[in-house]
Amino acid sequence: MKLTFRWYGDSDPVSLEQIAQIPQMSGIVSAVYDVKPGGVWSEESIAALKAKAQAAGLEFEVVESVPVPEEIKYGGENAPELIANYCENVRRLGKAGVKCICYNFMPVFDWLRSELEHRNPDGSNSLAYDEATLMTMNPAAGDLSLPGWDESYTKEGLQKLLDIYKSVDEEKLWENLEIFLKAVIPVAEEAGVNMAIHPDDPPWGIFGLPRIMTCEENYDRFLSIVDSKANGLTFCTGSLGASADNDLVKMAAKYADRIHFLHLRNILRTGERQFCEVGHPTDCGSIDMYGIAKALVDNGFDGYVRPDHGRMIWGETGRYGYGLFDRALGATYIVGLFEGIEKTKNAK
Ligand code: DNO
Repeated sequence: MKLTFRWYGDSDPVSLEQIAQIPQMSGIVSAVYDVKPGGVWSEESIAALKAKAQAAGLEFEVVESVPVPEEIKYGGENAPELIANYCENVRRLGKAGVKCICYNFMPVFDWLRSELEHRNPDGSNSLAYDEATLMTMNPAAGDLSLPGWDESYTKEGLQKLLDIYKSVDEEKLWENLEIFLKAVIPVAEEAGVNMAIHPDDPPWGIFGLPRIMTCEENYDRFLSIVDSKANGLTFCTGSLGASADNDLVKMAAKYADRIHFLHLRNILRTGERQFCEVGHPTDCGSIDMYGIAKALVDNGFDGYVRPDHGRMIWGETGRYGYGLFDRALGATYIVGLFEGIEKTKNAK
């Protein structure tokens, strides 16, 4: 596995130098932020990002995300042109040495939480989700704003989108995903890039919007749409693990050769459709981090890994979920976890 760390570009309070000082850090996970979703990234911007990473001794082999514009997801009239732009981005990134592109197919909203500064008993803060609270919020009235999303909407724009999606059910979303994959995956194969779809977070429909990257059955369906290694997964333990119905150890073993990117983080399920984010180790939450890592290693996983959301600890402030300290602790935990598992496996 290759350990990586998400970096949001020059506006990120975490510096490349700090990232490079985390033991065994191989590279950054980042994106070009000067183009709106749907546009083509300039080769200059891609090269500049890579040069910055390299100057800090870091690789730039993973992009998160090349956002999929809404029109592709709901199947608007400009979808073909936008898919062509998407393919061009894949080509350009492949040419620049990027090996893996993370994206998601969640309508309108990316990850959803009801609380950004949930206070934990130890005094740290973390992101939390409580569906009952979320249901009292009206996204169209601007009640919801979450950092980390790839897009921000105006109130009018958001209402319009929510209206359009009223006619898009799960099956329609599958259809549009199929059109997207059948166009993009052959390009990715040629460009030497593995596409890695991120699960829906949380893994169920919300605000009347369909969500499909949610469970094993749907993952089977997804992987069979285009049965190519380049059509792969970002296995995000915190997203999929929000549903106790998902057997993550089983899924990790089953999909190991199609998982190109692993987001490791732990959550504590505190009730029905309710959880908060916790420190990375298994004992901190509801997810069997060791079991998942072992299932992956035993089944030949050879992809990129990054610590995912961390808590805010030691008084750190910054981008919710993306501070330095707890993610760095997560990174060293991950290194130890894999070292132990790999050494035991090889000793057999
Ligand atoms: C949240 C992230 C997601 C992820 C996108 C991928 O912190 O895991 O925002 O980057 O869903 O497209």
